[in-house]
Amino acid sequence: MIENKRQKMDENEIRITVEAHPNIALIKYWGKKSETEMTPLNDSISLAIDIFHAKTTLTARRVEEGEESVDTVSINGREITLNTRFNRVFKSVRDRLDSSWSFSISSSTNFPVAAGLASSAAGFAAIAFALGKAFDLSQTDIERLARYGSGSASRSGLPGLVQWKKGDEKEESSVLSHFPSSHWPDLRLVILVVKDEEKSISSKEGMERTARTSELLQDRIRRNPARIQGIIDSFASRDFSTLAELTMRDSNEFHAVCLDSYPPIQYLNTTSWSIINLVHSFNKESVRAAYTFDAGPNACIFTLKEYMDEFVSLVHSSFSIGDSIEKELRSVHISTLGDGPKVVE
Ligand code: 2P0
Repeated sequence: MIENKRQKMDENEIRITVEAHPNIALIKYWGKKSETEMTPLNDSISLAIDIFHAKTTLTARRVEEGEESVDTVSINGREITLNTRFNRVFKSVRDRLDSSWSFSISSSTNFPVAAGLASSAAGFAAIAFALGKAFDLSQTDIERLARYGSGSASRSGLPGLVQWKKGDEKEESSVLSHFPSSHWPDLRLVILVVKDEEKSISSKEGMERTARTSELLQDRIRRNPARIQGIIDSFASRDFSTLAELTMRDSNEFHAVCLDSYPPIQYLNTTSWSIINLVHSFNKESVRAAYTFDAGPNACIFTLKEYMDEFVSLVHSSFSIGDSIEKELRSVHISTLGDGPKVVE
């Protein structure tokens, strides 16, 4: 439930435009403790991708008494049918305001939504942040709204290295930024969008199945606190090889629990596996790059500024890249680390 904090507003219409970045988890969220509260079974930790963002305009209109509020959402110019997640976010805000409001969202992304690059994280983080700014909500409320939209969206609400804590009976699930993006200016992200013809199982369904059927998941949950601490410590001291190994191991373990689910879930394809092998051969002498894969075949590679050109050249010489059907990679994107959402208009 959203905390009950009364608002005083004179305007009948509020308009605000914000931007939020998608994030990529180094230690991944997979499995919910509570579907209602959208709380996870384990902590996760991520970095925001600076070059990509969702730009979102919220228009809130006061609704006359007796009139029904009608909310609309358009993404990249197409109006979408509101699912329970959107309705819940809007209802949660409405429940805590003095008078009734309707919400209209217009969102555009500067990255392909269909490429599976955590667009829901950027999108819901932007919506939650815009509602928070428009109605003067607390940081806790903004986090909760983002989480109600999509679990990983709560991590896009803060800058730099962000931990999403699962919470417990005493403490609500929350997010925390350990370092701003400026802490490690030489860290680079290379996003490899892999050609994918298969429609894979959604994260929501996938994590439900894993939580229900995988025994290996319990091992993963047990290892999680040490892994999270390892990422925080290695990021603090800019120890790339430790950060890289933990990140790759967590990605591999996440895909292992997907395979341990019953029936098994497969997100990686043959190109994903070629990328894994390429990174390990690039790391033969010393660890200079790390891969991580979410619920799809695309890779996010972490590397350092000094190794980036060599790595990207290797990608170009190892894969065919382009839009046509026979290519292995759709596109390659290079980014630095991003910060939290901001108001742009
Ligand atoms: C993550 N993923 O930590 C993990 C790694 C995908 C693999 O968070 O049901 O869209 O909306 O909470 O956040 C994707 O799942 O799922 C995700 P919901 P979400 O980034």
